[in-house]
Amino acid sequence: MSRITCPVLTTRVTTAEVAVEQIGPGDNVGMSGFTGAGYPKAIPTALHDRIVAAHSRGEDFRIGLWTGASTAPDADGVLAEAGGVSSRLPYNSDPTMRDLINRGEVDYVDAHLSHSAQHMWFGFYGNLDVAVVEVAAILPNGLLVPGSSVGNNKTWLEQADRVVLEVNHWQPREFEGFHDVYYGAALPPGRRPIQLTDPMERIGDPYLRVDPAKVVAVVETDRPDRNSPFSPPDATSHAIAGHVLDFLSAEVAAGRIPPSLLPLQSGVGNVANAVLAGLDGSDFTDLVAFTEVLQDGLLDLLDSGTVRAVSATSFGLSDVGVERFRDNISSYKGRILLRSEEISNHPELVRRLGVIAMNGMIEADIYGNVNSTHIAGSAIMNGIGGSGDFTRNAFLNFFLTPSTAKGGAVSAFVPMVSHVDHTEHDVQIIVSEHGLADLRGLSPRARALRIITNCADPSFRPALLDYFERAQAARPQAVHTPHLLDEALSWHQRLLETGSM
Ligand code: 0RQ
Repeated sequence: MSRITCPVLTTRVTTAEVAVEQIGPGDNVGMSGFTGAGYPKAIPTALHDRIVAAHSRGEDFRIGLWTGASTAPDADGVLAEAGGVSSRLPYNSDPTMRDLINRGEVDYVDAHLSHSAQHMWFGFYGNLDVAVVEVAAILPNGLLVPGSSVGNNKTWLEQADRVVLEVNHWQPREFEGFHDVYYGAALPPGRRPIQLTDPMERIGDPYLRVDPAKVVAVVETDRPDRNSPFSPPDATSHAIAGHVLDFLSAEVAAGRIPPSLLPLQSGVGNVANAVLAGLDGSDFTDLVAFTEVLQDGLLDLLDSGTVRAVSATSFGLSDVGVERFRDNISSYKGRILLRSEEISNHPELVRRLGVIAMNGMIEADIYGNVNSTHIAGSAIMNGIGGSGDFTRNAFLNFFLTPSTAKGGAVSAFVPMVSHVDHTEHDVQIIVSEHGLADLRGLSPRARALRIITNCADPSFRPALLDYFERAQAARPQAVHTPHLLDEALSWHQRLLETGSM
């Protein structure tokens, strides 16, 4: 059955090669896509070819590339490889794009995900020339059935001068009814409270809207999302998950959170997935997630009934997870709701619902400042993503990390972080395979002892303690947050010079 049943938009169906002529040098292009789900599958490659041809004629052709979050090698990857991107926002995990950013060839704006749409509306990013958005179907009245992510699609469709739609036959047609797109947002001073008081409450429409007059092309595709494999949890992830689960049980026993916990947010990656897997063997039941990404671990919990429902903005499944979801899609309807990322990550909602946030990190310092984004101060890894949206506003926040990286050469715990994403004022609980540091209500010096003793690897503990003690002795009249300024970043300097801390 045709996926494009709107008479007006049927007339715009064309090939990617023709559609891509709508994108010109210097354009800002807002693409769909979030953690490898729902990104356009045909236009980026056609655009790559157009850019390479222009460059071979000696012409300049680069675009500003805006998305929901990370995409895939056949979106970010091909455009980076063509040298066709001048600026990028708000989150990227593609290695080719990362390399260009770190070489200074692409200007990267690492915005909080909850900010990216509203900063567009505030006029901070300039004009959006073209939106390229993947959908599952176009209805007779022109409404769009979203696919496996919503991300910033609503904003791109509304803000762009021209719209190119990709209708991907691979996206299940049964997606209709899985989405809740909020259309009540206004700009200050006219803003009103967002009336969402339960993670699964519907406050919007199941469809994306688009002005048909702006739709310059519709392209049909039939290609899968980039699905990331998950490795089975290793001993380190298991240990981290165990500490988190013990802590949550103790919080329930202390009466600070209910037995069904509070809505869960979980970052991407193997450690986060291991924590979710750990919940399956636990006594917790009737859980709910208010998160960004629905990964395999959450699908398992939905299947086992441990989690009753998930609100997110995107899928982030492995191939196996995707097949399981597609085979049983009707059983998930009403239990999975995909929202715009400005809603899935909204500080007002995260704080009202009392979310329990769990995210990865690069490093923390002994006082609890967390670096999620940079290696040795200057090289970007991925970006802050939604970690800041959730951390600052959560009821409880966790940062989860192996105690070392690079085969033990690098400590995840350092005297001073080389870049700060989450300040000591925000960070509550840090967990490594060795243990958990509950920092709530502690002064900086008390936090230092707890982080060093509970979380740092034994091979780095003596050096951290030595730093802490010498820093206290150096300026006894200034020990609120003791530091030796000439030494604080010496661990990173050593890493750069020798490959080890
Ligand atoms: O690099 O693969 O080259 O060895 O960093 O580290 O241990 O695989 O951990 O996949 O969970 O990623 C913070 C990057 C952790 C991620 C970060 C190296 C390490 C490896 C990855 P290699 P791991 P993870 C919701 C929430 C920000 C966004 C966020 C992230 C690579 O969690 O991007 O939280 N977070 N969003 O070797 C040098 C160190 C290192 C280090 C790790 N101290 N020094 N290298 N690495 N620690 C999702 C979204 O918002 C979309």
